[in-house]
Amino acid sequence: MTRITRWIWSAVSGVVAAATFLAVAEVLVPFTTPGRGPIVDVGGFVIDVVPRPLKELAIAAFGEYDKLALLIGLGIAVLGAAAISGILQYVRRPFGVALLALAGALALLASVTRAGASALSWAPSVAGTLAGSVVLMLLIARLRSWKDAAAQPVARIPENPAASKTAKVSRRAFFRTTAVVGATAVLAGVGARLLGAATSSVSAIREELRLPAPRTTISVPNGAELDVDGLTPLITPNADFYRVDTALVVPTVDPASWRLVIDGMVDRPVEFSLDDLLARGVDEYAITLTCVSNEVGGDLVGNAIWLGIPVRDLLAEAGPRAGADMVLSRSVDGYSASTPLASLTDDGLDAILAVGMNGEPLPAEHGFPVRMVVPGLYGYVSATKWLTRLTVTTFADDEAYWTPRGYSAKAPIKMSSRIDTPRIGSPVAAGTVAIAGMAWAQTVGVAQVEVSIDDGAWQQATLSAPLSDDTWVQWKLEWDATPGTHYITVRAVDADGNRQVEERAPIYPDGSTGWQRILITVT
Ligand SMILES: Nc1nc2c(c(=O)[nH]1)N[C@H]1C(S)=C(S)[C@@H](COP(=O)(O)O)O[C@H]1N2
Ligand SMILES: [Mo]
Repeated sequence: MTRITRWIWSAVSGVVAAATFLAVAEVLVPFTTPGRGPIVDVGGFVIDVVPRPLKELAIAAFGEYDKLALLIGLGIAVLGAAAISGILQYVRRPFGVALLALAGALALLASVTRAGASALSWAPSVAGTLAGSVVLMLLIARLRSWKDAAAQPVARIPENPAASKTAKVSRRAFFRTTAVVGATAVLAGVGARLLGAATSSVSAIREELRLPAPRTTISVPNGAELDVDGLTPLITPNADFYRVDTALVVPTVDPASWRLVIDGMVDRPVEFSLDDLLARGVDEYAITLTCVSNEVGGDLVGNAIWLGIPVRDLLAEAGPRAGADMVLSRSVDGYSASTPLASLTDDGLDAILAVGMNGEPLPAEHGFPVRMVVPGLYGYVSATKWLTRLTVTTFADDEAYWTPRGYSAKAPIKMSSRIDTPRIGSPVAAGTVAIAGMAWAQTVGVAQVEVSIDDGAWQQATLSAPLSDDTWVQWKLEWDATPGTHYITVRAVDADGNRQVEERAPIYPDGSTGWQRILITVT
């Protein structure tokens, strides 16, 4: 038995021990911290501590798959550490188990410090560490006796069947234990995960949930939708709605036990159940949500008909005290957003708690059962999903999730316009070409969209009939395209007469600006 063989098998032992750790933890998860556990908690912890530039890089490189990329990265790191722990345990006896225990301690720390940790959050990591350590000691001990047996000079003498039999027996013992423990761990771990997902009853409850009929509905005016191929629809289907959040797994919230607490600088803290909210009556609101991470021309923006309740009515019941100027909204997963109190109490602004999105209960990934939506503010300072608490406070005393990470505490949406068609890289045929796209200036409304071809005179685009000042509009311009390459630039003017800012600004710290200018080919 060569040294390389011994190292390979000790590395394999380490990986099997780590698999045992994770499997035992996952099996306990449904009974201790449903939907969470060491993997989810460590991943969430990493998301929270990763520096902003790295996070932006990850989003730029992997887009919607940034969380999958993180999981794969974590998996590779765990595999490496597990292999090292096996080799360590083989060459320097207690150190492999010590490394495994250190990893267990880190997982434990992540689990008990995360928002929403339960009284039993420690259990999966502790049990996993114990089981993993036992397996690691056992496998390495077996590996050692195999090595010792194989090293006995008599073992190599074929005439001594007894000795060579010991070597064979101890090798078999090692392989059998490794295979049985490894396979059991994989089956139990994967099984527990799948079972946990299948029995998470929240998706079934959501299917069953019947929201009350709205007292007032949004009627889409004639001409609200322009007929141009490749143009984004006025109302974004839920399945196509962008998703941005820090949640590694979508939080599951049981609407029956869900509560909203309003506390902080208020005369009387109040608490509402979902039924309390729904009993107040619900109305439809058309609001276009925008992410601060949306680059000029980007698609982190979507428009929905929300079913909701005005936040101002609920705040009024609690009675905000003088001196307060901010509401910190909190999610079940620890995320928080800072919204100016005035934006939530203003009679002229429809800041809502949304329970429905485009005719159905909020989808799980968009905040089921209740989220906040505020017209005119970027999502990160207003649109808290899986909402659970509104704390009336001040900007001086409290800060939200993204504030210490460098993003502005206050962030109104900046007016922007975007070209949907023609597209960069998709040549169009010469002749009449419809140039079209979207423009938004939430709470004020878009008054004009102007288009310039090859940096020539600005031409007025036709606008769709607006749904409201809080939603985007579509625009189009017919153009007599000649063969060759051409630049198209777009800019908007809002209903107050302000022109979209020409100067380019990055998304950090409070949203991008600039006119979109694209180069297209006409054949
Ligand atoms: N709980 C929670 N709510 C959140 C976030 C989050 O990370 N966690 N992200 C915010 C951001 S940055 C945006 S742009 C919107 C996006 O909402 P959507 O995913 O429904 O499009 O949700 C906001 N609400
Ligand atoms: Mo965002």
